[in-house]
Amino acid sequence: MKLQESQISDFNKKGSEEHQNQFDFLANTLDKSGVNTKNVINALAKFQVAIPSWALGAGGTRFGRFSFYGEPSNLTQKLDDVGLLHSLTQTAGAVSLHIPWDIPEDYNAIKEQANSLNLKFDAVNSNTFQDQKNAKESYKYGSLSNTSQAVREQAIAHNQEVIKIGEKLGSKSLTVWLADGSNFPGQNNFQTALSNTENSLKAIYKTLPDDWKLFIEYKPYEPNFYSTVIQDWGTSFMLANACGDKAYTLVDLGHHLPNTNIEQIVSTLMLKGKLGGFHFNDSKYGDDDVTVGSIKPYALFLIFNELVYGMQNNPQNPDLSWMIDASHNIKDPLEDLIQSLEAIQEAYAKALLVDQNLLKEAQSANDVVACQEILQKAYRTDVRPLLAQARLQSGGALNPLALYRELQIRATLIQERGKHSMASGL
Ligand code: LRH
Ligand code: MN
Ligand code: MN
Repeated sequence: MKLQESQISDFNKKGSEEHQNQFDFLANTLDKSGVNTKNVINALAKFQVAIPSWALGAGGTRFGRFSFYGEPSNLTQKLDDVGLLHSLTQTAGAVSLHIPWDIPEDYNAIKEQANSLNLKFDAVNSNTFQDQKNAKESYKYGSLSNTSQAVREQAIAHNQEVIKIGEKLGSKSLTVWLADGSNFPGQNNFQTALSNTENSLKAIYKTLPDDWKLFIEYKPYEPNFYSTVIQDWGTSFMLANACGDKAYTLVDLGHHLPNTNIEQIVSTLMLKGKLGGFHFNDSKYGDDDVTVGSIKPYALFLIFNELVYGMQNNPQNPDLSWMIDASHNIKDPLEDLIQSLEAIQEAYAKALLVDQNLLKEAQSANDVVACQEILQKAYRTDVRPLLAQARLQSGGALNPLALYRELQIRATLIQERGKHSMASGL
């Protein structure tokens, strides 16, 4: 299914007067307080977030999986879904593939399709957390960290293969997330596991093309419940430094223990020029799959405040690779992604409203109350008319979710693909 431009513009016409009133009011207020509204809107329009191929189907829990029906069952259909999201929101201009779930059969056809949908290929993700069909070695006891050299070599070779696949598509980065760790005290020798991982990552890094980046993701626990080899940002940072200049830490919001100060982690990594990528989601306990901004929107804003500061003040840090990494059980995955994209843009817009100069002055004067007021003034602003304006300018829908429902997109997908199609993924 593909949207016609007229479907979007007809929809926008209906809401245009109300939007214009709301936008004019907000833009006037902001301009008076010294915000350059045009710049904010342009920044929002430019901000593109990759959609991972595994978020397009209803994800599972350890206990069950409930399909939302009409899920994409091959790469072409997955790209179609991201294309739909991008047409509606104009902020999902990239897709992140997972190998081996998404190996293209016909590279030219896939590239052409992506091009016609205005989509780029973001980081490619390797998978050494599941055993693959006909694989000689098993990852039951780890991959890059495994005590067996043969297993490590198989996992290294897989990552090198993923780079080759990514090169054919025009990707420029590889994301490595390892499930490696242990379930019981004494099961692993921590030092051996870490040294093996470092050496394996170095072997992968060796074959990384010059214009590529390696993103090293961390996670405190799950699937292992006692120890994880790359458990925190410090370990990832250390490994990235050991690999070299093209290796970076990747922060996934859900990969922290509750109440971790993620904004401070982001800030430290950007100061050191080592923040490479970012996975958005939200979490209440220790989960990593809940809709962005659905639980802790203020924390997300504080994180964006540091990201914006870093983007403006840390030329030593490269442009970041943004991706949503959430996939769960009970929502239409496309509606869920529309909500996440909106929450990301909202937090970004609010962070762009922070008066950085005033904040610096208040910080220098140790005016704690003023510091808090400056942040909260930005956070309390309802920026949704700015988001809608950015979408309008780029040809997206004033209200993507409302249009998605009005056009009954899910019903059409079910008609096209059948009720029991199933996306590969987590
Ligand atoms: C597991 C995970 C991780 C990766 C993805 C492939 O926690 O969600 O965040 O990025 O799987
Ligand atoms: Mn992730
Ligand atoms: Mn995760």
